[in-house]
Amino acid sequence: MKENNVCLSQSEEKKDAEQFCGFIGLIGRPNVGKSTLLNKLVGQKVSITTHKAQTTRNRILGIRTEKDTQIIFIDTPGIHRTENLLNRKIVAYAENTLGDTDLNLWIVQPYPQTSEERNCFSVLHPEDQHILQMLSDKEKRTVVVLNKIDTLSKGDLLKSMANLDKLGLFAEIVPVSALKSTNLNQLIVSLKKYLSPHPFYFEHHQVTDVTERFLASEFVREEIFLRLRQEIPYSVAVIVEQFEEDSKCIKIACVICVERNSQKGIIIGKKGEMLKKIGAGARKKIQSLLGNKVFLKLHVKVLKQWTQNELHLKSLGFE
Ligand SMILES: Nc1nc2c(ncn2[C@@H]2O[C@H](COP(=O)(O)OP(=O)(O)OP(=O)(O)O)[C@@H](O)[C@H]2O)c(=O)[nH]1
Ligand SMILES: [Mg+2]
Repeated sequence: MKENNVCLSQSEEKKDAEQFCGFIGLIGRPNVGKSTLLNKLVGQKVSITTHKAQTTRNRILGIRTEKDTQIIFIDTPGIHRTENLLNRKIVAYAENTLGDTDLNLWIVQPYPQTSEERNCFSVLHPEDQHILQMLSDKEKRTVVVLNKIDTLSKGDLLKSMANLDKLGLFAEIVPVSALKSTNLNQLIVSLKKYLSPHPFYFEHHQVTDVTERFLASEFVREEIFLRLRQEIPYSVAVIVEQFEEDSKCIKIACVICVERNSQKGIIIGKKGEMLKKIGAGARKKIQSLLGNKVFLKLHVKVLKQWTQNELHLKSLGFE
């Protein structure tokens, strides 16, 4: 009996040794391209992306499985200093991820970018200084990913790489353009070095841990981010109330929560035009995700000051 057991675990060990896995955090300040990179690395849109900062509000896994390797990327909200209760919670999701990973990718974009920033003498954005401090406190291996290199001349790229190199703390510095898919294969080759022997954590075909229901709500939120300005996107949460499939289509009903009555009017728009546009855009994306006809119903509700209210935040899933 005992011998049998040993035999069994030996054969399991052999099987384990053939597979390599790792959890890799995508960390960085808002808007540097973490979610764009995640989607490209897993080959599917699992995290929403917009031109506005603070788009991502959750930890989202993107799983890339190839032959004997499984890399589990963790997309995180952009780290920034904030007083707002919602933002403090989402930044904590990102900061807590740093310690849970096998390796962190610190995503940075070329700096300075704006004419105001060009007057400063630092190679790092002030928020990046803070992230750098946290990364070094964790004493974990960090690979720096310099993203958006499509916006740089060759000379500026070399200068940026040299400036990052001078910081001297990183396992590697890999320049990429997530948007143009430049150098992503090179990044994957580099990352494979940091995986450890372990049986796969997820099935071969699984690309994310989030549900279709969650992604549907995110696609509605993405449309709001893309179509509405100023504070509106930051005052919005989307809840899926119905998600049912019948023989003809998938019926989805969502509530868009806002903080004030005036915001409700803006989201609905004149004669409901804005809400219709948000619905049409989101429906298209959800249909392409689910590969099925979707009937999407949206309505708007005021949840007073929800971004500053502990109970509301809890009810919306922000623990
Ligand atoms: N030019 C250029 N733009 C990029 C690149 N990668 C991402 N972007 C753009 O940068 C903006 C922000 O991208 P996101 O992926 O949403 O950024 P993020 O870091 O996830 O942002 P948060 O979720 O707010 O923290 C979008 O407009 C992207 O299209 C790139 O390689 N080149
Ligand atoms: Mg993001």
